[in-house]
Amino acid sequence: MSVKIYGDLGSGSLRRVTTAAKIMGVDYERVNVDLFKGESHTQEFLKLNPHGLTPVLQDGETIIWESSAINLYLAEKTNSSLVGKTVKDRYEVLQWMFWSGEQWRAFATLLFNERVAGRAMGQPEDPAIVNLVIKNIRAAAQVLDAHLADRKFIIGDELTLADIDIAAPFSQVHRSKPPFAEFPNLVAWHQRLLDTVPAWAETNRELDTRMDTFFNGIGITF
Ligand SMILES: N[C@@H](CCC(=O)N[C@@H](CS)C(=O)NCC(=O)O)C(=O)O
Repeated sequence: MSVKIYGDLGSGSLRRVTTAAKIMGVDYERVNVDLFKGESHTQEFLKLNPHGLTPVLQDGETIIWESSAINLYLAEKTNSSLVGKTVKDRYEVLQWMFWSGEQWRAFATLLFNERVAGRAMGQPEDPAIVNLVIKNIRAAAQVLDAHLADRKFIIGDELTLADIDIAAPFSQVHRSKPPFAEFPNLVAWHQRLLDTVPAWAETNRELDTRMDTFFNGIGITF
C-alpha cells in the first residue's frame, strides 16, 4: 500500500518531502491540499495535523507531520543513506537539520509571510520585520557560505536530508527575495543541487508553475 503525502505543490515544505521520497523510491500518493483555499484548516484536516500545516504523511495508522520527521521516517523505512552513512555523519545530518529549522527556515518563512503571503492578502510588508529577518538570514548565510567553500554538499561529498532541508528557502527565492546572491558558495551549492538531483529540479518546476499560476491569476507578478 502506498503512503499518502498531503500537501500543495506550491509548498517548499511539501517539496522537501516529495524530493526525498522520489530519491528514496517511496511509492506515494500525493493528496492535494489547496493552501490558497485554506484547506489545511478544515475540521477533517485538523484531525491529521491540529496545527493546520502541511505536509502530513499517512502510512496506515501512522500519521506524521513536520517535514524533517517525515523524511527521517521514510529514510528509516527504506534504509536510505540520505541520513548519512556513519554515526558521525548521521549526527552531523541531524545537527544541520535542527539548525535549519530553528536558525534558517524560520526566518525564510517570516520573509515569505511578509513578501508573498501578505501580498496575496493585500497587506503591505512590515519593514521592521523584513529588516530583522534579513539581518538573521545574512548572519546564517555567512556561516553556510564559509562551510560550503570546500564541500560539494552540506556533509562532505554526498547528498543528505540536511541539503534538502537547508535548500528549501530557495523554493521561493524569486518571490521572497532573500539576499542569497551575496553568498557565492551558497548559490553554487544550490545550483549543484538543481543540476545533479533531478527530483530537486522537478519539484522546483512544479512549485514555480503552481505559484506563478496562482499569482498571475490574481494579477501579481514578482
Ligand atoms: N515546520 C513545518 C512547516 C510547515 C509549513 O509551514 N507548511 C506550510 C506550507 S510550506 C503550510 O501548510 N501552511 C498552511 C497555513 O499556514 O495555513 C514543516 O517542516 O513541515
